[in-house]
Amino acid sequence: MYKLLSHNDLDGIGCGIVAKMAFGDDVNVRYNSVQILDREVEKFLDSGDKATELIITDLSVNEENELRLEEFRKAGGKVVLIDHHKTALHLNEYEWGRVQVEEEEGRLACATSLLYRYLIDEGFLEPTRASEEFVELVRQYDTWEWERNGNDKARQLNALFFLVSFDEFETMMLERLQETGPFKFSTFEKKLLGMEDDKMVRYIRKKRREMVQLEADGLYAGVVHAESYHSELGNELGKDNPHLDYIVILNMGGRKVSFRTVHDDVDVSEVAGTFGGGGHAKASGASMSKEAFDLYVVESYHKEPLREDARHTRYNVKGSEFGTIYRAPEGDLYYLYPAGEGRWGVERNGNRLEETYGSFADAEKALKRERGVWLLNDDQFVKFLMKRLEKAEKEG
Ligand SMILES: [Mn+2]
Repeated sequence: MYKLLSHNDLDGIGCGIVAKMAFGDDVNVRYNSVQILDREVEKFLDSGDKATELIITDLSVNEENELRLEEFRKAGGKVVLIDHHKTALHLNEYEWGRVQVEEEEGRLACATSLLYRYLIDEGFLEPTRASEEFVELVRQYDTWEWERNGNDKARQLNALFFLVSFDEFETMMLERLQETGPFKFSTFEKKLLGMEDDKMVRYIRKKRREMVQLEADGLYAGVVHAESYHSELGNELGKDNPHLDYIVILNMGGRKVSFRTVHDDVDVSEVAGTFGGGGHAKASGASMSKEAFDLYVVESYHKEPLREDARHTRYNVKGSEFGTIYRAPEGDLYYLYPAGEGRWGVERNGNRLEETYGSFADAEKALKRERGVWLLNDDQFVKFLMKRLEKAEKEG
């Protein structure tokens, strides 16, 4: 017998699916959150079951379980841990640790792709076209490669996973993977996914208007409460607000904090680490400790949400040679203009500020971080220019 303890996301359930392809009814699968895994591992170890091989995927164990697993193995127990999170790399010092952030060809791994290769190498599984494609979709989704490659099918696979129960998803996928031919969605699934996309777009639009900004440890974060679509939400909000270092998504019911960044020079696994969590450089999470609660919930609660930049402007355009105007929450008007020699200057309510910046983006970033400004619309820009003109004429 085999017991598989895996994560409760798409990559985690992908592991369950390929394990069931390989072992059929001989594997008992349980999906866990990061927080619950250690308890499940303890339960298994307490049972002292040496006839069952324990497989842990897409998650790692705490220090205590790490030592207990090693003892268990030394005493004749069977265990293997397959993961791709760099925070678990230290487990490779054990014979049972198989942690790989990248697959051999220099491309990112996911737990499903690692387990799939492992099962094939060990002779438990015969690859099929559909299973190869399924594993690749999971990998692209879990590593965000789908976004760079514009692989919408990977995103849709995850959306489908959220639309049905774990059992249903497992059953659906297992059937599909046994079939010959490519991996595809049914007409009905495509229709459902289209409706789901519309719903998500509306949800993200609403959340965009609820996000507040705060500074912590020298980094700027956008904080939002949300229970659904964390990856997509974190990504959209991050791209919309490049001045923020990362996005924090608070799930009060689940007592969890998720961190996402779109920047290569920010590592949110470090941010999560300060709250006892972990994950990847671009996506990580932690349970809601008192420290996380005080910082992200209490401190942000009375703040006004960030205002969105005016969209589709034709005159008040970012980086324009005529300058660009912004409003701050307390009412101040900021005018960002080319100050000559490639520098950008700032006026506040018509008064020139001393500091200049090397690029428009740097100037805007500073204003958005320090003043919480938003881009005004074309009407306000035209009025602003008229006033300046009048003033200039009066002054002769
Ligand atoms: Mn994963």
